[in-house]
Amino acid sequence: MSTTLVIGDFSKSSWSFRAWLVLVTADVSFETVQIKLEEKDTRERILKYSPSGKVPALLQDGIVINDSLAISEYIASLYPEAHVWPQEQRIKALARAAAAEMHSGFTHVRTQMSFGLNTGDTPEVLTTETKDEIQRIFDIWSDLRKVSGSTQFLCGDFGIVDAMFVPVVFRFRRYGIAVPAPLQAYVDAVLAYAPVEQWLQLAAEEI
Ligand SMILES: N[C@@H](CCC(=O)N[C@@H](CS)C(=O)NCC(=O)O)C(=O)O
Repeated sequence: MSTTLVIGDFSKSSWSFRAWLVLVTADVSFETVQIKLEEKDTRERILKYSPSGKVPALLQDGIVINDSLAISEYIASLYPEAHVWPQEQRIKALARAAAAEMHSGFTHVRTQMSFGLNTGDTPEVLTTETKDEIQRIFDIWSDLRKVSGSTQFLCGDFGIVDAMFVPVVFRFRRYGIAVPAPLQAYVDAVLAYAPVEQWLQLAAEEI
């Protein structure tokens, strides 16, 4: 069974980052096809692999799964022993809800605080809506760690819900958002997670 993940630039594609983290965490053997974003032929090149015109896309045995969350769910069901969702049903439901909220929401954070690993810090006057979303993200992180009893990641070992929020950690860093003290251990765990370091290295080499 050959598995290929089509991704965008390491430094630019936050959705690719998420899906890639899930595959690496689940120890999936896969190849990567990379397509540079924001080029004249980007759309045309992505469409050769993915009919949605977006990355990431997972190609496996003649099917194309586009969308980071769908890819993550697929990996979770294909590799149950990887436990990329928490095992306890109630915690799993809460992790799923948080991942879904990240995936479909936080439009102000995503619009006002763009992801860009190689583009330097950007001072920005944040709107009330963006500040409210930042607070909601902190609340999600706190609640998950409280209910799961995790002292590092959100629900125990690194999983899909963490992958969904990793690019947010980098957005907060880039825009100088102070993380509440009890959540610093989570941010530190994300920054020290080997696959995250590996992606950052790949992004740095991309310049
Ligand atoms: N909901 C999708 C979003 C995918 C998405 O917006 N990807 C961006 C890159 S991060 C993209 O492919 N943009 C196409 C382009 O820049 O032409 C997912 O979760 O995978």
